[in-house]
Amino acid sequence: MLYQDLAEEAEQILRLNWRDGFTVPTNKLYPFQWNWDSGFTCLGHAYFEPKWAIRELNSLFSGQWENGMIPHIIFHSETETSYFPNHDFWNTTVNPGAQQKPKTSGITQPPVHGFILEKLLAKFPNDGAFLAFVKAIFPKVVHSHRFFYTYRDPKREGLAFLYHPWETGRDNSPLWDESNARIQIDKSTLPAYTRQDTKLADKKERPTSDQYDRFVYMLELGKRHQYDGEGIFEESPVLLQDTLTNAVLIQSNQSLIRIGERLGLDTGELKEWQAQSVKSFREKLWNENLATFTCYDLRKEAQIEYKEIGGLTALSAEIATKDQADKLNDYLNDLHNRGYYLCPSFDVDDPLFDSKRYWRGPIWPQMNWLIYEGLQHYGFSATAKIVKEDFLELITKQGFYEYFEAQKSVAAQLDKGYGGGQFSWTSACVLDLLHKDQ
Ligand code: 9WN
Repeated sequence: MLYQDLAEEAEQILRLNWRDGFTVPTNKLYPFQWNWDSGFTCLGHAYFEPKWAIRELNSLFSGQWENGMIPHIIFHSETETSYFPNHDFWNTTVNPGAQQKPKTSGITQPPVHGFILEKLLAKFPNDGAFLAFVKAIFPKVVHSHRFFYTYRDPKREGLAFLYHPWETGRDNSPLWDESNARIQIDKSTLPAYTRQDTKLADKKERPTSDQYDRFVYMLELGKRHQYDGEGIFEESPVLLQDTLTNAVLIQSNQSLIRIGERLGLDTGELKEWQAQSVKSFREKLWNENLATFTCYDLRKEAQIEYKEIGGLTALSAEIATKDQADKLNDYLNDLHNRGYYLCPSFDVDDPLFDSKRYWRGPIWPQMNWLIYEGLQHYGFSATAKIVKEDFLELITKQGFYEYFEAQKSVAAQLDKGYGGGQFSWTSACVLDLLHKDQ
């Protein structure tokens, strides 16, 4: 398949998944608007319907809560019932400041929108409608960051915690296994529920039923505390200072600071948050033995000692020192030399690596996009080229899927990717990478 054909197919998919105001991640499996998906999707809109990017972000922010939180799902339809958990299961009316029109979930996801906004602004620097949009949404994006610093950082470290694995965007990563194991599941009190995802995607590529019980347990815990109460920090067995989320928060802070300075908007609070976050991220999350940044388990007060994809986002957020960046680059080159596509989502040498199952090993398109950006920033253009070419090779051979096999020898036996097909952020990242010079 030629790159021109890839670009055309990517645009077709984004048009197919457009719902007159927002984009679904994929047609059947995820029938609503997802938080960080919609940010990446705007990268694609920018190439053929730039106004859609404005509508996409406005739709997402129409779900913002009074506390600033952008929920991880915006249920633009109240009658669509093909996804679990639906808006009624979340029952966000427990929080008086929760947005009810549209209905939403009660947790959040990685805050990519600040840096996406900067990417869009760079493409349309003199477009009046676009500048007006950026000025109008700027305080809302800042408020969404304020949510993390106010409600998710009780010790005022500059590092936000997450309590639901869905918030990390890497739902069933082995990173969370130890925290999840602390949850005591009592089937007699866990509400009855029916999964919909395994009717639409291969069971072996999705989280297990035991993991889903834990997702539901944590949802109920959040609900008991109105989704933003102090009791979450006191009670939750899962308290994660996630690399990916905090790196993305830092990256977006920096973008908002630059946007604010250019447009004459207030950046005082952002600068304070940023100084503290960068310092804490560097001091608390680097692990010299593993030569990577690690997540931190706030309940256990210890680093979560695994090599995985989140640590690499310190590159796109420009947090890594030159020496740390060299080590991350070596790690990727080693994987490449050993016959893996870049970048597997979990340590391929760990017994918990599972090349098929969701966030326990496969390649994820939006992560490749972030890592490509980071590698370019540090001048590792040869590795960035591998990341891009691996990704485009997978798409060409296997289609625009949600995630992909990481082992080249196994991938060679497959004619399609994993999870949902005709995926939005996959298409958007393809379009954007195709437009990069190298
Ligand atoms: C739960 C939409 C989302 C992504 C997440 C990915 C997956 C949802 C699910 O799909 O999670 O949020 O039902 O499995 O893990 O990162 O935003 O694409």
